[in-house]
Amino acid sequence: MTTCKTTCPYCGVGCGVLADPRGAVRGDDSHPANRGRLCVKGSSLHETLGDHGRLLAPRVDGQRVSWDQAIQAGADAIREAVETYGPGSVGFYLSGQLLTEDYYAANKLAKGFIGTPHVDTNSRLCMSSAVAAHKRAFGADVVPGCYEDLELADLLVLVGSNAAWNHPILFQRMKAAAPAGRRVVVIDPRHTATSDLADLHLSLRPGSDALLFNGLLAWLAEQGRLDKNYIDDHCEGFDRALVAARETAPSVAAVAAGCDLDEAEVLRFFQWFAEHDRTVTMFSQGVNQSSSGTDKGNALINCHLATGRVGKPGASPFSITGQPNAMGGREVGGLANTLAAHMDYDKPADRDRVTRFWQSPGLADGPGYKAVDLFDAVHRGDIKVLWIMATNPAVSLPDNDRVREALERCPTVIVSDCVADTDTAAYARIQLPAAGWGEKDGTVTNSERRISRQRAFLPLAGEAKPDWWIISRMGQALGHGAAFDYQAPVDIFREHAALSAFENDGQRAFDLGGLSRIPAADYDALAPIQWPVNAQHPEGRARLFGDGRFATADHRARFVAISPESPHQRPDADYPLIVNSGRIRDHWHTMTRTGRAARLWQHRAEPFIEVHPDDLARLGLEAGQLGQLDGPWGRFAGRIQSVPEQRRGEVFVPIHWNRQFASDALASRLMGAVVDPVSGQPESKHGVARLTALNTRWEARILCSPDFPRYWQAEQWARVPLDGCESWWLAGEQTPDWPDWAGRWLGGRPQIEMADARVGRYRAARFHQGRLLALLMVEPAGGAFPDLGWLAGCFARESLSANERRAILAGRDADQPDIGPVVCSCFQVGQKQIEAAVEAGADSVESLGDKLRCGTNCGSCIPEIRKCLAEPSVTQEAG
Ligand SMILES: Nc1nc2c(c(=O)[nH]1)N[C@H]1C(S)=C(S)[C@@H](COP(=O)(O)OP(=O)(O)OC[C@H]3O[C@@H](n4cnc5c(=O)[nH]c(N)nc54)[C@H](O)[C@@H]3O)O[C@H]1N2
Ligand SMILES: Nc1nc2c(c(=O)[nH]1)N[C@H]1C(S)=C(S)[C@@H](COP(=O)(O)OP(=O)(O)OC[C@H]3O[C@@H](n4cnc5c(=O)[nH]c(N)nc54)[C@H](O)[C@@H]3O)O[C@H]1N2
Ligand code: SF4
Ligand SMILES: [Mo]
Repeated sequence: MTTCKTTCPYCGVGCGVLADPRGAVRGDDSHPANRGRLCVKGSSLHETLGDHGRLLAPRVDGQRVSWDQAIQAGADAIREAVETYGPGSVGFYLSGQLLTEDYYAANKLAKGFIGTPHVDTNSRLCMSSAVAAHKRAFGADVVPGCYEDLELADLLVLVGSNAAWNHPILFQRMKAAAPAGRRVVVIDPRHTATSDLADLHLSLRPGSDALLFNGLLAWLAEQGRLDKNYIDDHCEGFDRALVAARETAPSVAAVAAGCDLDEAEVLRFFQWFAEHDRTVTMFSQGVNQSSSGTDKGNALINCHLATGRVGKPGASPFSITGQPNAMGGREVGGLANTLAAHMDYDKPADRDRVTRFWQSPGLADGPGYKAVDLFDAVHRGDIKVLWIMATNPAVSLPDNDRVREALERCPTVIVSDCVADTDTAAYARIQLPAAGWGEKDGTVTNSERRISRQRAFLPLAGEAKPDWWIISRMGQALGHGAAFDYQAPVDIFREHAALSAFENDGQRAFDLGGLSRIPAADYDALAPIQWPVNAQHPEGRARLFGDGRFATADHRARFVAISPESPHQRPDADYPLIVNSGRIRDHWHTMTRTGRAARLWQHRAEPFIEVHPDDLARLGLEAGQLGQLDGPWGRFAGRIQSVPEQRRGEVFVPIHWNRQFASDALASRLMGAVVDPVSGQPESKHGVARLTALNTRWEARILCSPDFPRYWQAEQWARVPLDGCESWWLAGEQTPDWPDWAGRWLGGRPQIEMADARVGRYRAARFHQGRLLALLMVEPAGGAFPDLGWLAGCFARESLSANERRAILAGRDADQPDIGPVVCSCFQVGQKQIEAAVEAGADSVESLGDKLRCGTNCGSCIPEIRKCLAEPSVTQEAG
């Protein structure tokens, strides 16, 4: 068995992974993105593999069927819809987690052969504002810089990005490579693990970024710090942009007031920006997920154009992509308003070229519906067949109840996924089992335009098939055999590369001409390479536009005049709080994969709501209590956490929990379906709600082996997969008769139990031949539970001693020290161990690393280790 070189399927950093078919993974030293390192998600990949929970066979109307039957059912539904209602009655909703080859084939089938323009992707929720801003400024959707620029920059500006958690390996690179005197500015309303690195953290009013950058442009002009020659030689539209900036941001004081920042801080940022030619502004969802995200992107790009800092070493705007193949999706034209290979509907020559290249019988008359509009069309009944691949819209789309209603109404929902039970799969008439990571072959493109191979090193699970195969079969069943006669991913890759080069003549920046005839063996061995790859740049290219020649017809970049807009959803008397939403370190989106790795639950185990302590005091609430956010479109329940660095009047919730893992913790129910008018990207960072205590009298923890019957019902619950067992927390208002409840659940009286009715405490456990099967612990609402680490470990033990069995009800092994909540997931180091080491004299992250190994692998826990150093006794985590 040989080790396989592949790529991580999570974030857009695109790290190289060495995978051993026996199930171990490590970082690939030879991959330029990560040079051997992996974050905790990447290094837990092997724990997410295996057949458990996978969709292993096709299903139609809940029945297991053969592939032929499933494809036939899909093709019949599509054909019938097209014949009766026209091609526009078929919709596709794709994903930045498809491989480029899958994505290309899906886009070709939909736009080129079924002829529907209604093909959009979850990148709409993610990158579409950045795409639109790039197109407006540069004439093409191109990220001009590369990762090395983040290392070379003397000033790093991170806007709306929590890279420490969401792009950890890139963040490590930024940290490690700081040039002498390098400065970091983090612009985020929230204090984050990323802002820990900042020399200046601008905790601005949510949504006020465009004002800040307009202010910067006006100030640079006033101070004579612009690159006039660059503006004259390479750009258009500067005067109008400056007029708009001056009108809307007339002074530093006005900017500070509008952004709710200190004038001195704003001025310091402006001065640093003026002083450092080597400036990179990296931006992410705090910019994109906004009702004016495109303008925000252009407001910051304007400042880079005005100082001539685009595509030069250490100097560029840098939009960081989220998903592993967000960039590949843009290349194949997965968005509803693009065509393929960076061509567009609004250019007749492009349409003609794509039609001829594909020999398409009737290319879609686009652009089609963008994600939010697509689901509106489904809701109206205009879309009769919706094929969803590699995304979970029943969780991730805003105004979520309405999205679910739309799915419910749609006559035929087809879902291609590797996982059987997702929130979206619940609405599928046809379920198609897709090959997962490790089973499939193809390419992905990371944030710096670098194409890497994902390679298969495992057999297909059950009857699962790669997405490109499923799509091709559907194409063939619809009568397009010649166009979908692919035998292997390389056939598709060559076609995709050839289309990018077809009649290109240097007009389109995206050009893979150099790879259009790649032999299969070379494709198999393909080393990571950055596009463009053509005759001029056979080895690829790290940077674009450094010479000031852009992808517009006249090769000049465009300034965009920006009028800053406030977020659309504003707090009022009914909904006084602003709701921000985002990611946590160890989970990936809707948890369909990271949810399988017990290790990844240790960092945050239950849904939470982060609130400023003053807001809590004002509302009469306390940290540790269960709280409920009610917004105009729905509610979210979670554990209240008191976070002093949170801005007052604003709360933060994680996006990951869904109905597979909690009763009521969908962040997307708190977000309205409000979109940016240019990009169509929803404002997912800005909901409104009111916060109250969740009405509960009791809370319970259940630990049981995964197949133990789940008879219980509870108004509130959340599930946490642990190693060898599952943990649930339940909460409710009506207090059951616990001994009776336990007896029914455990199938007879528990072998051991403990009750203290006075305080509302009850504990009971069931064993089978000395082995722990199930455990129930009940406390009054707000009561504390023991750390579950030792208890969970007991489920894996063949037999427990009498002593240990008695200790079960106390919740911890009297002989073993309690390590507290795990801080370092890689080496399983707990907060109490760190605190003890600090007390014993360890005074730095390094010395703690030497002593306990914590923070010495992926490093993403370092901000939390630092917190333990600063304030050893604070603990927010509920056990
Ligand atoms: N661990 C983990 N990593 C991931 C993912 C994951 O699910 N888990 N998902 C991947 C994907 S697809 C994506 S898109 C990326 C996203 O990566 P990020 O963009 O870094 O992720 P978020 O946590 O959604 O949001 C970033 C920050 O925007 C801030 N923000 C909110 N409103 C504003 C505002 O008005 N202005 C500014 N300046 N900031 C604001 C939030 O407080 C938050 O800290 O992460 C990728 N990496
Ligand atoms: N409130 C709020 N909402 C948000 C965001 C936010 O910050 N706040 N962020 C938005 C962003 S940036 C994003 S990217 C989205 C992400 O949201 P989604 O795309 O809905 O989330 P995922 O969990 O990544 O869904 C991927 C699905 O594809 C499946 N899958 C994995 N690999 C494959 C494969 O190879 N083939 C197939 N067919 N299926 C596969 C997985 O099992 C899973 O069900 O959420 C968006 N929604
Ligand atoms: S940084 Fe991103 S690509 Fe790299 S290992 Fe972590 S999740 Fe995977
Ligand atoms: Mo994303």
